[in-house]
Amino acid sequence: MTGGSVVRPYGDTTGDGMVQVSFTLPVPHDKRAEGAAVQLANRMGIDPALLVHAKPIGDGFTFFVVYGRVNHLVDLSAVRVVERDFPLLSAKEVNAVVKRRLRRKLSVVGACIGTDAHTVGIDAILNVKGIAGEKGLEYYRELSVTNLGAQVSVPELVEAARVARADAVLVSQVVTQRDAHLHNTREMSAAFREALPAARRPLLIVGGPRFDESQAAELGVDRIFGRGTTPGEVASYLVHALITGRRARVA
Ligand code: B12
Repeated sequence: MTGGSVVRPYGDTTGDGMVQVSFTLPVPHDKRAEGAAVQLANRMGIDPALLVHAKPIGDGFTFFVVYGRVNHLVDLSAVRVVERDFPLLSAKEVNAVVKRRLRRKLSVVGACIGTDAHTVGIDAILNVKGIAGEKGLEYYRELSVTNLGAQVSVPELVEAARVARADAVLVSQVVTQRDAHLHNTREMSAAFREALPAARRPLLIVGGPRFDESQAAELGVDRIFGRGTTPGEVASYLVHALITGRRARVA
């Protein structure tokens, strides 16, 4: 059962350890396929494992949902996450700081790079319409935003950042097949390091729903934003990282 900061999953009764998982196996739907799904679940530590849903999806593939008990516990005190380490500012506050301290518009260049065409996320951050009741960065009077859209190559991005004298480059990566988001991010950060001296390099920010926010240093970027990010968080981070923070780059 739960005690202090240790928790376990909950399904029917508190602390019963019940979880639900879904996966696809490359086999046609039959009794053997269902047995294989249960065996896989057992090997994942789910025991007993109840097969609650099995559906053929195309030729030779079956989708499964399994419900069952795990004995694993999670110690919340041992969980490490990237906490927000900058204050959340209103649009008015962001504009005021940029105007007073930078005395010019803060230039932001954004894009989806590689073959990724999922622009909804970067548009939510950049376009006036925004997301979750917040307006995007284009709405901020003191920010100058260039949104390059989808499938931008790394050389194109570097050139656009140079032309716009970007203070920050915002890249979105949604497709994670074959770790494309990691490869593309590494390629992008390496290209900026090669093209520009440290003092002129823009702040590099990537975002997308499946990034691990703790991987920033490893990927060569300054910050990673994940699921549910709002424009206000990004604008506040820009002000912190570029202007007001202890290691601010500008001014
Ligand atoms: C809409 C959509 C599409 C649309 C995209 C339209 C468009 N203009 O964007 C279309 C139909 C074109 C499409 C195509 C494909 N898609 Co699609 N798509 C989706 C879908 C349903 C929603 C994505 C979305 O818009 N989310 C809403 C936005 C607001 O959320 P978000 O992207 O996470 O953004 C937020 C944060 O992550 C963060 N953020 C994101 N980027 C950035 C960047 C910065 C700088 C910052 C600060 C923050 C930030 O802030 C945002 C706001 O909170 C997802 C499934 C899903 N439910 O997520 C699949 C999904 C992403 N697609 C998928 C796939 C496979 C494809 C295709 C390959 C399918 C195919 N075989 O053709 C193609 C690929 C096309 C391409 N070349 O990229 C897979 C990806 C799987 C994977 N592991 O990579 C998904 C997960 C579906 C699935 N379950 O299989 N897709």
